[in-house]
Amino acid sequence: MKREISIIGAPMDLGQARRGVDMGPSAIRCAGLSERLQRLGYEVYDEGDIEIEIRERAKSTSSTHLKNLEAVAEGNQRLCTKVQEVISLGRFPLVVGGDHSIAIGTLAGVSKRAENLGVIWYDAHGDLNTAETSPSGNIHGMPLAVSLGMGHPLLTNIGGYLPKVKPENIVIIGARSLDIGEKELIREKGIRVYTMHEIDRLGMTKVMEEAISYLKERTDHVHLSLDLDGLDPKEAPGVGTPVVGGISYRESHLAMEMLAEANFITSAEFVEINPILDDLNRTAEVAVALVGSLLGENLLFEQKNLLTLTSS
Ligand code: NNH
Ligand code: MN
Ligand code: MN
Ligand code: MN
Repeated sequence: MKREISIIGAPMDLGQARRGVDMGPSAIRCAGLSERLQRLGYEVYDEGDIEIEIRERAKSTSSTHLKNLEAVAEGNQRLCTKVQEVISLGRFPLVVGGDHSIAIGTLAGVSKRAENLGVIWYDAHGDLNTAETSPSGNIHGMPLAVSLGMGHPLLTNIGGYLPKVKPENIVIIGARSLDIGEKELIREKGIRVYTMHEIDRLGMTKVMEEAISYLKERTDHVHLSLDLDGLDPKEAPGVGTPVVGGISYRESHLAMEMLAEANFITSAEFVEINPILDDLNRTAEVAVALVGSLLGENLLFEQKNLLTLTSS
C-alpha cells in the first residue's frame, strides 16, 4: 500500500505571454500544500522545482512562431525525467505549475507505465492547438495536441516516444473557449468533451459519473490535468487567461471528491496559478483545497480509508 506523494514544482512561464505564472509553485507551497497532505496521513516529499530557463534568455532560436520553443522543450524533458523517477520510487506524482505547457513533460513522464493512459483535462480551453491552428504561438495552448503526437517534433518526442495518449482516452471538462481548429480536431478524433453547456444541463454529478465510468472501461492509469482557469474567475482570479462562466468552487470540489471516491487517479497536476494577477493568494488556496479533496479529505471525514495511491 503506497501512501507517498512527491510534489514537483515546474515554474514555467515560457508557454504564454503573461509574467508571474512561474511563481505558481511558490504560491501553492505558501498556501500550505505539504501540510494539507500530511494532515491527511500521506508521506510527502517535496522534490523542489525543475530548472526552467528565465524568460530573458529563452527566445526561440529556430525559425518558428512557437514562442520559446527550445526552452519549453528542455524544461519539459527535465520534468518528464523527474516524474519517471518519482514513479519508479512508487510515489504519486503531484506536479504544480507553472503554465499548462508543463503537461507535455508530465504526460511524457506518466504515460510510459501505462498501456492506456486516461487523461481528465479540466480547463476552460482545449489546449489542442498545433503550430498551424494556434492563434497565439503560445505553447500552453498546445499540450494536449502534443500529447496526441501532433505538433513540433521537439515537443512530441519528449521522453523518446509518441504518442502519449489516445484521443478516445481523453475527457475534457469545463471547456468554453475552443478555437476553430480545436473544434475540428475534437470532431475528427472523437474526443469526449463536457463543455459548460453539458455541466449546466446534466449537473456535475452526472458529468463526473459518466467521465469516470467511461475512463474506467478503457484505461489503466488516469492523470488529472487541472487548469485553474477551468473554474470561474470570480473564484479563481489568479490566472492568465480568465474566461467568464466557469465551473464553480463547489462543483469543482464535488468533481474532486468523486474522483477520490473512484480511487483511480494515479497522477495529477495543478497549473496556471499566477500570484501577480491574483487577489492575495486566493487561487493557490483554491488549488490546495482541491488537492485535498482529490486526495481524500472527504473520505477521511466519512471515516472511510485513505486512498491507496497504488501506482501500478
Ligand atoms: N486557445 C488559446 C491559445 O491557443 C488560449 C489557451 N490558453 C489557455 N489554455 N490558458 O488553457 O492560445
Ligand atoms: Mn490549459
Ligand atoms: Mn485554460
Ligand atoms: Mn501499470
